Amino acid sequence: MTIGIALSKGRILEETAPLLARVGIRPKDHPERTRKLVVETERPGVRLIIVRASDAPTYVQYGAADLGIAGKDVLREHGGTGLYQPLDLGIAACRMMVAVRKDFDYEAAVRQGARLRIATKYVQVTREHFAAKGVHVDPIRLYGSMELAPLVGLADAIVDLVSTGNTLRANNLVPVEEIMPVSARLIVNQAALKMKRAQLQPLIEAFGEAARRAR
Ligand code: PRT
Ligand code: MG
Repeated sequence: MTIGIALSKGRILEETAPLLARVGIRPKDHPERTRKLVVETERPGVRLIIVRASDAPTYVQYGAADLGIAGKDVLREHGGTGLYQPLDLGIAACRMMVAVRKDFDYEAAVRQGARLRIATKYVQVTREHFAAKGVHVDPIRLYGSMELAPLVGLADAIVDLVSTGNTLRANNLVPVEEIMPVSARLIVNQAALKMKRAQLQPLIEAFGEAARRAR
């Protein structure tokens, strides 16, 4: 039985490549350069399935991939249905934050019970976070460049990922609240784990070992 691993190009692939190599998974085509979306590897019966970062949980949920690697941001937004999350790989780390324009008094707005317009691609996480605080929000779904929204009056605040903070600074935004720390997790299709346990269990253990050694 073939094992498929759902991976996204860019950050996740970059930081996963050393782990894959340690697990003995060497792609036959350079995943970043090839236009192929299914990439065979030197490890027999293991192939990479190249997906958009936010689509990784969906491929694994429906069993189109047995394993995958996805950020906790994407997993929380997806909800995690049908997924087993055995490992925090400790890679692609950042924080999900609320940020506002420097001249926007977030604390005061919250205190006064103002209704906040929040631009984000994490609509679900945003709703849950603010509901738990008892703050009313209108999430506005964007697909990227959330930092722009407060600058042009589309939103009062954004919910986005922050690593160095350079993007916020460059746009006169300041982080005002952390929602959660984020790093990439290994995800496994729950049914596949039962059906293909003999193949999957050693792979999962190898990922765990590689991630521990990388720390
Ligand atoms: O590009 P695409 O639309 O396909 O998806 P994507 O943008 O979600 O993918 P990608 O590859 O950019 O990110 C994949 C995963 O990397 C995310 O789901 C996170 O789990 C993780 N990750 C870690 C990050 C960051 N750090 C990060 N800093 N993803 C995005 N960013 C962005 C952030 O959104 C902001 O625009 O980088 C900018 C901030 O960075 P600093 O360093 O300026 O603070
Ligand atoms: Mg991106």
